[in-house]
Amino acid sequence: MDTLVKSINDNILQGQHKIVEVKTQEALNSGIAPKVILDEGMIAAMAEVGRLFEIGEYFVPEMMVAARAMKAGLALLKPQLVKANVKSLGKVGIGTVQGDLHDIGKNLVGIMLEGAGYEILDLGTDVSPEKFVEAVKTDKVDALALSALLTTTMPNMISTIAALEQAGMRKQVKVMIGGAPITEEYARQIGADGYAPDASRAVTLAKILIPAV
Ligand code: B12
Repeated sequence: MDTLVKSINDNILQGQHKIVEVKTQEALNSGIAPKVILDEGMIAAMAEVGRLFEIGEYFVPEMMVAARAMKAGLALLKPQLVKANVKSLGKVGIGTVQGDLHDIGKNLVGIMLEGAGYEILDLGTDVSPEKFVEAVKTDKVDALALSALLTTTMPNMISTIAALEQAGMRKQVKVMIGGAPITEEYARQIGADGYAPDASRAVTLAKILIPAV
């Protein structure tokens, strides 16, 4: 691994957001591909944070500072990942489901979709089924992208789909889901239109689900 990329990875693990910012800028300046910085420097570091949390070496405060450090670096990567697209391919309402505050993965999916030419309506975190329904009603989104990182909040994807059905709006919107505990099988089970394991495959999925206009 490149030493700058390794330094970004190490400093995310240590929650050093200022250093992550500086090193990310240096890495970009030295011509390292944004995707390499993202995958090897940032996403790999967050996976390690999760592992350390699981074995009891990290606690919530360490996860929080690591997340803040990743966000600082990601903000610098965003303009490189999002290229100007003239015509919108469709509108996607994206949010983390009710009870869930994890937003790094959701933000990344939003950035990649935006980069691919979709208009993004970011509904934030802890989004209630009613708020998702409202986005379909009022903002006329073509698709909803639901994120969940906790096994305890996954069922709120079911509630969201049920709320869409109850409002008579299920047929007019595509529902794509994702997040670390989500699987293709789960998507099928709950009647979602599709699942993708990461942000770049979320773009491939959107292209399949949202017909080009
Ligand atoms: C950072 C973090 C936090 C931060 C979140 C900060 C933030 N602003 O997001 C904080 C400290 C707040 C936090 C809190 C908690 N967390 Co936490 N957290 C993490 C951690 C370490 C990293 C998550 C992350 O950002 N990953 C990096 C991103 C890029 O990956 P990602 O989210 O998976 O997203 C990718 C894909 O999944 C996919 N994707 C994501 N969303 C979507 C949506 C669509 C539509 C599609 C197509 C794809 C897609 O694309 C993304 C990009 O490639 C994970 C560990 C892990 N390995 O996931 C634990 C983890 C998710 N947390 C966990 C826990 C237990 C908690 C707490 C309950 C801890 C506590 N006791 O309080 C709380 C819950 C708070 C709440 N109500 O939400 C557990 C969940 C266990 C479980 N089975 O449910 C994990 C797995 C840690 C562990 N190993 O035990 N956490």
